[in-house]
Amino acid sequence: MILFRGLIAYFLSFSLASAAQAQSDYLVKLQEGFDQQQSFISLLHGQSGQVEVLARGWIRVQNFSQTTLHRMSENPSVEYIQPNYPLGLLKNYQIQDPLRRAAFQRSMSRHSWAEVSAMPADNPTFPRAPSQKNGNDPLLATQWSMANIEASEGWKKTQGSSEMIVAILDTGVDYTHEDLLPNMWRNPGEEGTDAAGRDKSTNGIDDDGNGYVDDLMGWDFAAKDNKPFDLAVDPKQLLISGGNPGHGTHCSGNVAARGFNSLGIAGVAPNVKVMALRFISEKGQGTTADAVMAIRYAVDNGAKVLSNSWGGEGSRSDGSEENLALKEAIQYAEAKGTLFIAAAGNGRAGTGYDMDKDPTPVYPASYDFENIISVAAIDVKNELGAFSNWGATSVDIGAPGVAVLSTTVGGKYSDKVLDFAGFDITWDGTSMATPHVAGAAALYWSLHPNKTWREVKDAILKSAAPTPALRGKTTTEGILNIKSLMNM
Ligand SMILES: [Ca+2]
Ligand SMILES: [Ca+2]
Ligand SMILES: [Ca+2]
Repeated sequence: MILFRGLIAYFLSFSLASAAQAQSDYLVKLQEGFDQQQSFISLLHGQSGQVEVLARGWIRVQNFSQTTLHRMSENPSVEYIQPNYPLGLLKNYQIQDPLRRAAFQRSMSRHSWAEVSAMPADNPTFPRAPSQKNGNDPLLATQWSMANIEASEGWKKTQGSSEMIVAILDTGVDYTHEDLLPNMWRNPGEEGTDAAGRDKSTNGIDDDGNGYVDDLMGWDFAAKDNKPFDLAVDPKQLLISGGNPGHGTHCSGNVAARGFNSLGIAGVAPNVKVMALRFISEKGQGTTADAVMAIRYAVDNGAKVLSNSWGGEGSRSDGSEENLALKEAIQYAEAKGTLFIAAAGNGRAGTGYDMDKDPTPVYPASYDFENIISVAAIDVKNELGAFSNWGATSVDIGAPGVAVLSTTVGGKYSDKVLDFAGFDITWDGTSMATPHVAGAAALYWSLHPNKTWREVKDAILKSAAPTPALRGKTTTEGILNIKSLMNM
């Protein structure tokens, strides 16, 4: 518990910095058990600004004056106020390298926009192998990531339980994808018909009383609707303006693309469920408010594993950017017995190897909560990805994260984000590594449903295969290994 006086100082220290911001966006946490949420809100009436009650004592306030915010912080019902820190994906596929960016713009400038628009720009599709009658996944043989972690050895024990749910907190999921649809979690409380014979998923009623109306397929916290659908990549827009659509769909495939269905690929846990929670826009941006709500949704609606390929870059030296709200949400997830798998992050251009010395570590991966597993990325040769953050004491394990094949939006499969106008970008990142570990946790937990999150985490870390590239770089000095894990 934090002292109130300290909080005011903390709040004021930020307010100076934020005064320059055109728009103020804050999260208000009410005191535990305080039931005067409405009277608190009525305090704000007559002031200009927007109030959004997020549920369970959380309120988002935007565009209030500093004076009003200060008065709010002194209200006895308020535990603390913090900025609604931006969070996002850890890699943006906008061309970062200025030389390549200039080259791309030069090459584009030789064409009219009409010509550029007419250039074929579909998401790259992996060549389809003929479907196999024996049930095998035709692209499994090309999934180096599954081979390196010996996933198929683990599937001899189990392919996962359909009761086991992994939440993907990301840009959404193409839940119509042939290899994901059979493994999509559906909210049982919004399925079927209500007393009046109407479809519960479209009756406009929160049938299960979980605070979300018609949330059959999960929830879109960014757009505030019940369709957490991922968007397809437009390579031209991506290269010019950045963003990262399709990211959540790619992550989902490596957790739980359906296995042994004669189609496409297989995820690490080929028979578990994926819960689609969209809180990051196709531009790769989200906020703490939406992350907190997505984490709580996952935990409250039955997910045992949360796959988190996103983050923010951390604290200032004075600690004023400590994201208390996000920390509380992860503590809540721990208290509810869930594992929180987090991407270790990708170093910024030209730096970024040794996050141990970095004063602004990527969070939430660097948070010191026991239920977090922080994941670095390795390539086909089991070398550390050139971009991958690492930390001898802060990063736990390596998993495949360079040129990874998975499901992509529009019912496709690819190991490339785009292949356009001479720019060939593969799906790389600790973002891609993280879902492999999330899938592993779900697979092991399926076999041992009575084990605790701590036992599952210990098994994953103890069974890591030692590898020279991770010596001194992660706590386990090893790579995820499903064969060994399933023998634990
Ligand atoms: Ca509901
Ligand atoms: Ca409903
Ligand atoms: Ca498949």
